[in-house]
Amino acid sequence: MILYGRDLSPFTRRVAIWCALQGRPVIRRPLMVSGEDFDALKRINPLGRVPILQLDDGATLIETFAIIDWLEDTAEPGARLLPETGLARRKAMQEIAYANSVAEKAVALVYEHNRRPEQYRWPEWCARLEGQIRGGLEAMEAHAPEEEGWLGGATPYGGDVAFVCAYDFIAATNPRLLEGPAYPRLAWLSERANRMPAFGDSRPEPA
Ligand SMILES: N[C@@H](CCC(=O)N[C@@H](CS)C(=O)NCC(=O)O)C(=O)O
Repeated sequence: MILYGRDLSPFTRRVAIWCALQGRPVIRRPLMVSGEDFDALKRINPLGRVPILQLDDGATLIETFAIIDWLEDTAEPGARLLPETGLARRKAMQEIAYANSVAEKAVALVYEHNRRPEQYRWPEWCARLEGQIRGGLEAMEAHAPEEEGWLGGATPYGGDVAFVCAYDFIAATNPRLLEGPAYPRLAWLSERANRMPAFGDSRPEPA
């Protein structure tokens, strides 16, 4: 399988860690979503977005939730990172939903500063994004384990992967939002997760 996108993308990284925890070998193609890479990406995903997972049968999967759905659907029973059904699955999906929303807003905030020409910037919009990110991080902090352990129990599961990817993306791109540390449980969760190669090998450097 080939995974397109860089580790700085919290969505691409979620897929990369998911594959690593499931023991799936993946070839990485760390293309950016701008410049010449953007044209190359559009030849694979007409929207020019990442992540893209190209399967061994040639199929091309886009959108993180849909990619994860396939990874779960085709995993060996012992390798699944989500409960199959019931309240436990609902809980996991909501954890991922919070982390996913925070990641979306955090990516939008980066684009406001890196992509939008200065004269078109709208400070109130950036403040709104920051408020949404902080709100989401607070909700995640309330769900995170107080000390040891993982959201899913004894080993990291899908919720942990999504939490760590969202948190680490903000740490790399807008660390001032985490100062304090404002979210000590999330900071500790990230720290512990990144000691595992499945997480740590893709931890993004400060952008
Ligand atoms: N909903 C998408 C979001 C993916 C996304 O926003 N990826 C960013 C990179 S982190 C991207 O492709 N940005 C370029 C664009 O959206 O035009 C998913 O979950 O896969």
